Amino acid sequence: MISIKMRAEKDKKHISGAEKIIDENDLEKNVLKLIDRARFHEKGEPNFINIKIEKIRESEILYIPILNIKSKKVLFMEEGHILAKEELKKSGVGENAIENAFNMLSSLKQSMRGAIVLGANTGKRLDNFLDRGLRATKMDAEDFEKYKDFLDSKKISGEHAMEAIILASKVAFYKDAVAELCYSDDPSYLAGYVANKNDYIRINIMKNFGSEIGGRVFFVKDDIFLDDYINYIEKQAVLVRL
Ligand code: PML
Ligand code: MG
Repeated sequence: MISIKMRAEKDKKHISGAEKIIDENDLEKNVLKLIDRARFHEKGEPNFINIKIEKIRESEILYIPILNIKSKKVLFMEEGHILAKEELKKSGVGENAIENAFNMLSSLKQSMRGAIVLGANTGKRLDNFLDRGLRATKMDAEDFEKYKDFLDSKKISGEHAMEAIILASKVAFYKDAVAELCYSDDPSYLAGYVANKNDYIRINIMKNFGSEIGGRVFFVKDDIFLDDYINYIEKQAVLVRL
C-alpha cells in the first residue's frame, strides 16, 4: 500500500491538507486529484504544495473500528456550541478544558494544519506545536467503496465528513484519548463535530458562513505519555474497517 499526504500553503497560511492510503495501482490518479484539490481551494490559490508518498507494509497497518455516527441539527452557531459543550462534558472533558478549547479556536489568527492537544481535566495545552498543531496522518478506510455506501445509507456525503470520520476514529482509538472538538476552517463549511471513544456527533452549524476560523482540539488524559501519542497520531498507519 501507499500513503499519500498532501499539504498546501499560501504565504505560510494553511490552505488544504489530505491523507490517503491507497493501492499502488491508484497512485497517479490520487496524486492528481489531491493536486487539484489544493490548487482550486476556496481559501485561495496556494504557492506551495507538498505531496509525500510513502510505501507501507501490510504488517505496519493497524485496523480499527469506525465510530458510531450521530447527527444533531441546530439553527444557529451559538446553539451548536452549547450542544458541543454538553457533549464534551458527557464525554468526560472538564469545564475548564471545554472553555479553553473554544477560546483557543476562536482566537486563532490563522488556521492550523494540525490540532491543539489539551489535557481533558486541567485544560492545559500539552503539545509544543504552537501555530502548526499536531497533524493526524496516515489513515483511510480499508474499503473505500464500502465506506461510501455505508455513509450513503446514513445520508452523509461530501469529502469533509468522509475524511473527518476516519480521522476522528483514528484519534479516538488511542488508549488515552478522551474526546475531540472540530469545526472546519473552510469558509463555506459550517458543520463540525464532537467525538469521544464511541461516538462521532455531527453538528450542522458550528460557525458563521464566511469564517476561516476553525480547527481541532484533541482532549487526552492529563498524564498521557506525549511522545507515544504523537508517534501514533503522526506515524501509525491506520485503516478503518467496517
Ligand atoms: C475539515 O476538515 O475541514 C473539518 C470537517 C468537519 C466535518 C464535519 C462533518 O460534516 O461531519
Ligand atoms: Mg480545511
